[in-house]
Amino acid sequence: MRNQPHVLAIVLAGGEGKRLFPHTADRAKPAVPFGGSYRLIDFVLSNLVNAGFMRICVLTQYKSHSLDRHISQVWHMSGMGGEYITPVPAQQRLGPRWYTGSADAILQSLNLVYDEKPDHIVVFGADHVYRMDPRQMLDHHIATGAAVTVAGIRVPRSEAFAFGCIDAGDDDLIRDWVEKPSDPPGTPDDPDATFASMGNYIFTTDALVTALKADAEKPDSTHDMGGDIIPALVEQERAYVYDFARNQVPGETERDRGYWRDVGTIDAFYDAHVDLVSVHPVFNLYNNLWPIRTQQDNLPPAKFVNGGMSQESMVGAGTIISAATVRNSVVSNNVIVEDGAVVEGSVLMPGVRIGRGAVVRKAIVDKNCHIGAGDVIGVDHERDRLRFPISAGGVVSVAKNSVTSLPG
Ligand code: ADQ
Repeated sequence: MRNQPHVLAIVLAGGEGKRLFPHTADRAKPAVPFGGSYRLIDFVLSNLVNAGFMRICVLTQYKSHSLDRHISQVWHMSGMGGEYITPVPAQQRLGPRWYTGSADAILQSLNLVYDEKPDHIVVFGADHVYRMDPRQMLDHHIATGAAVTVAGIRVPRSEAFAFGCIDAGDDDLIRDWVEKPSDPPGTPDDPDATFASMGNYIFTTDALVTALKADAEKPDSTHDMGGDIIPALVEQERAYVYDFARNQVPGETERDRGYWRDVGTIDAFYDAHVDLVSVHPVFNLYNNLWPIRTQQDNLPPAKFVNGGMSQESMVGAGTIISAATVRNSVVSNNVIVEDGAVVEGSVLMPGVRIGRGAVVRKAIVDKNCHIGAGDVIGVDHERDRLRFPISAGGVVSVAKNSVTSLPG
């Protein structure tokens, strides 16, 4: 066991995730099912736990019931050597208001910091798909003597308007920061790439507490980590970037090294599933040296009967595929695909039933939906649009618990 400095991890999990609607209609974004048997929050929690960061508070707020339940059932741990992973709901400790932003969420939870007295506070987002060893980022943070260290990754410039954009010198000191600009800057070596914040930060405790308190006094602040706290620290303190390209995780391949996806939109969420099922996956869930942990229900293996088959797909436990064809899809646990049905390029969440002869293409079908016999989804978008939201990239979303039938 290496001698680690005292670290408290805070996971920001209160996001509403409007752009993932309808899959966030009654759950917080970090609780959205992903990859057949996971929820989004499992990625950050696995990264922290695999690194040995075992004091973790998950700040929840928006529609947090399924998130709280998941953390309590799958991740909850307390006692043993002071280790714990615990959901912390908004408690209105500083007055009768919910969290006004991610910085306010931490400000209102500072009692956790005062109790724990950590040297460093790891503040990570909860809705990204990636593997990362945060110890390497902590080592960098300590070596530079930074007040804050921001994890950074190069993204296509055309997508960078959704991120905090970083201008750093060769010494990794951040010279300039602009949150979600309409015209993001390129990098010195590539005009089509932007160095973006991953929304993962490590703070020296005093620096974070001071910055949060100063921010709380500013009447025009939105009390947002990326919008207010980081820009203030870049201006006033030593803020460094940790280049994610340097991070190395055991068992990763050349192909999935450096993989990180913000799955905040339907199209990004869908594309990240496509990354899982290609023959040589761009993101490899089968790396047991850095496992992505989750709940494994007590279920029988998947079963294929009456000539039912699947190709280039992941199929969860407890699923039955009967005389049906599944291609290029992520099929979760406890799904039934009935005779003659065809499922292509789709994401079926747990408990879905696809009726006899139904066709489902390029769709995300949320938990416990029943697609009626003979229904056709994802083939004629004009007709689909009357029943379902369709993303810019042409992905049809079917909301949780929907029971569908082909309109007459
Ligand atoms: P966004 O993802 O747009 O940008 P935000 O919506 O604040 O920022 O979400 C960040 C994290 O905080 C998410 O995990 C979310 O669930 C959580 N969160 C949001 N509001 C919260 C609240 N009130 N209480 C608790 N948790 C909350 C951020 C940064 C950018 C960066 C991107 C990377 O602002 O600079 O580039 O993340 O995805």
